Amino acid sequence: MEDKKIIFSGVQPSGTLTFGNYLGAIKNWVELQKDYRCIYAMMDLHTITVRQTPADIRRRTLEVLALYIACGIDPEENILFIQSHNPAHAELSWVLGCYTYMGELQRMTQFKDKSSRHAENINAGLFTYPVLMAADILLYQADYVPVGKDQMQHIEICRDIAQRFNAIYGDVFKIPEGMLPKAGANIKSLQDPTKKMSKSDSNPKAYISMTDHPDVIVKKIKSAVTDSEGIIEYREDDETKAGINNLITIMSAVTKRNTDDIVADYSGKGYGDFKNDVAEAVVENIRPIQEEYDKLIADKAYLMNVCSKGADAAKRISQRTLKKVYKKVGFMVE
Ligand code: ATP
Ligand code: LTN
Repeated sequence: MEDKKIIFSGVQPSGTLTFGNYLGAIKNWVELQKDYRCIYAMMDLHTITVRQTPADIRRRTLEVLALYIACGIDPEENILFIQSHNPAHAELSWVLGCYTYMGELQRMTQFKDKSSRHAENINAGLFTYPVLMAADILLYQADYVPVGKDQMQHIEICRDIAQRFNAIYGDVFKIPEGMLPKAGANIKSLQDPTKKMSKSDSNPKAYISMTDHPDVIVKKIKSAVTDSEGIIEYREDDETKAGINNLITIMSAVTKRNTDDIVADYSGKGYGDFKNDVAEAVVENIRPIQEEYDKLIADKAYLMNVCSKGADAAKRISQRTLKKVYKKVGFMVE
């Protein structure tokens, strides 16, 4: 057990999880739990980089936990906790911020993207978001970080910060590696398939939420933006095919079949037929998760117990790293 490599990852409770979060991250986490020591958190500290309603964060934090478990993550075998329950994240983040350059943070795509979407609130937290994320990962000496493609740039900066710190103070941090799923690392918005599907999109038709009613899922997939060519073909570099590429990718991730086989099945058929089948496959994939979720979300005491045990375990592991860091940089350690 103790020899297992360590996995760390998390999702922000900034909205209800989407099918993009599921295919890009959580589905992979479920598969990894057999072979790794896994630590999965609800990243609530990160959510306030964008204005939120406090009651929504609280409610969604438990919803995210319930969804992790409903998707198949075993709370007995893995550590599941709420980021803000472990103060070590904020503490290490401060230290790492002093080993991170403004120039590196300025290059982050997510910062550029979110600051253009929230021009009225370009706050320092949004800018230093990747530093906190690096602290999340490095505290647990994680070997691998399973995320969707959009987060790979943050893993890279985390590695750079860790290497820089190690070069000064010796081997303090394990250098983590990002891990992408085989299919579904970059699911696109159903309304603008050149953008990623995002749970905080202002248009709910752009994403499939994990708790959407099956009828809603069918409607959203049927109204997904495609093109006027009407040919079901996967052409990765052709932006005009982004919508249909996305639906083929979703079908491939859900059915575990490769895109060529899917395209072959639909030769001569129209988008209407294909969309119906994608919708049915997605609904069938989500249905058992929703059934489990409905049971879990009704049992708040159970969920609170899971994350409270998780926080104890997380604190224990991360204290070792934090103490070491404090000592190395020269703080008086009790
Ligand atoms: P927000 O809209 O609040 O920024 P988000 O939907 O982008 O949220 P995150 O909490 O930032 O979700 O991401 C959680 C995990 O899901 C990350 O590993 C991220 O890479 C992955 N992920 C997010 N969106 C997608 C997507 N469209 N396709 C694949 N993976 C995704
Ligand atoms: N930035 C991530 C959420 C996140 C995360 C992490 C993921 C915060 N800290 C540590 C993996 C490891 C996102 O998905 N937006």
